[in-house]
Amino acid sequence: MSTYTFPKDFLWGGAIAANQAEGAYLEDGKGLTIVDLLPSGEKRRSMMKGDVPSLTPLPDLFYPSHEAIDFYHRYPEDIALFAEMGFKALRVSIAWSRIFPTGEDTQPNEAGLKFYDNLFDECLKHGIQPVVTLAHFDVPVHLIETYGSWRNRKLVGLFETYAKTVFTRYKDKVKYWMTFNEINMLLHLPFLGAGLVFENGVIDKQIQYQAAHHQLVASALVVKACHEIIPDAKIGCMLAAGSFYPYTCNPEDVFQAMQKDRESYFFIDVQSRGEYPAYAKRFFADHQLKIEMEPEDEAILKNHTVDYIGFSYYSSRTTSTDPEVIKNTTSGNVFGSVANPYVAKSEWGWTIDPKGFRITANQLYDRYQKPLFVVENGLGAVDEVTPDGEIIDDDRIDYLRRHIAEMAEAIKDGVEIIGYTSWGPIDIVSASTGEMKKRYGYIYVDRDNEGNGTLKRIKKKSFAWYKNVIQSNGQNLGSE
Ligand code: BGP
Repeated sequence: MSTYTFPKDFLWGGAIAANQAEGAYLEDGKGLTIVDLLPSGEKRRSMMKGDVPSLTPLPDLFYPSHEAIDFYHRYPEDIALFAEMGFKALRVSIAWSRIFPTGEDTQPNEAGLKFYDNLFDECLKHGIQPVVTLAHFDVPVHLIETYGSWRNRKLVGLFETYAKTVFTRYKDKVKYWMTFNEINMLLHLPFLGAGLVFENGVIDKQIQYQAAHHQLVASALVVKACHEIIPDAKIGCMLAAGSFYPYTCNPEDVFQAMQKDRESYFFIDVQSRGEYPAYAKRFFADHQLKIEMEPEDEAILKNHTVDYIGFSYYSSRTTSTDPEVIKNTTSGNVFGSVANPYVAKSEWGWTIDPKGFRITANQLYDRYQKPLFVVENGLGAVDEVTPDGEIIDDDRIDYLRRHIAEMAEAIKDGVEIIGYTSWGPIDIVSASTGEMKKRYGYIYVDRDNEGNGTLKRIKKKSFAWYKNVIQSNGQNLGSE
């Protein structure tokens, strides 16, 4: 038993996203969304960045989101398993294109609304709080085609309409909301993060930051709407977090690490403090960026800041100004990081750094002084099913145990953390690679990278482990 103390009503649970779990990609009137256009295989990476040759799925490619793990039909069974582990919270996203298939329909799609009614009811029946992200890598494709997605201010009003529709519909069922998943992903994978397509795949910073401004205004407007429609709800932002370390104490490295962190903090500074930070103004000037803003934007951003800071943490990041050092990068890390010799790596090259979790949580809390919600954390790894049908995922347990222990240390440091929803409590499609092989779950799903398999659910060893963690409110993390 540990000496860790978690708050009494700490929100233990798991997190998934509509586009990686639901499947049923055209069922009950749903429109196409970003991820429905992302095939598995080598084209995926350049498409996620904005090199998108076709806005319709092509016949000879495999699109893993189209069926995903069929959560759309199997959610009662899956939620019962989450309940068996004792989940207090389940983070899901609403697929915008289930509610407004084109994004600008005059009426919402009742079948889509009904699906989430049923899903939330199922959670509540088991005493599980739904935590809902409004946009998890999600823009209806019609809006990408017609307006160029978030580069166009038109999206602000359409997103507000969507958000108001779901706030009104689910106001008695959902008390925790988030605006944009990993909003800073827009800078790294602009098509995945914000539906931005670039001519010849050449990323244009002007368009990126204009789109960011539109998302930030939209985020503030939906915070306002949420507070008006559901006064007892909390609504947060969501950052792909993981602090940058300088590779050495050379001031050049230290300064660069600070700048890299600011690329991400930029978004949260606006969402949480309500204004563009001073350094952003210099950045815009240095890059000759001219962001169009409406006169009312300043007040909108200022008056409607988020209630909490949601974030994902998988890895820390390391940066260097030394041309020799930067030759040695870690693969698979969307954020680009040089290899850190002090920490291990996952099979996909993602840095494994539990202490970095404590550091990141402390830095976020120091900066924003608002409650934090850890809404993603976990280890993507290959799982083998033994001949007796067991999955012994000790590496995953080890990763999670060490991270939860550091989270507990952060709480002891005085950081206010309201919950922890680990990523992919049931195996789902990987966002970055489209693979099923990259698994995060406590529950195995029988499906492979090519879409073969029965979709049967099997409990892994970590299932019982996490159940114990929750039951003991973090006291029992198991032995090393
Ligand atoms: C985050 C996303 C998730 C997700 C997770 C793990 O970036 O918010 O959607 O999938 O990372 O990444 P991956 O699936 O690429 O392993």
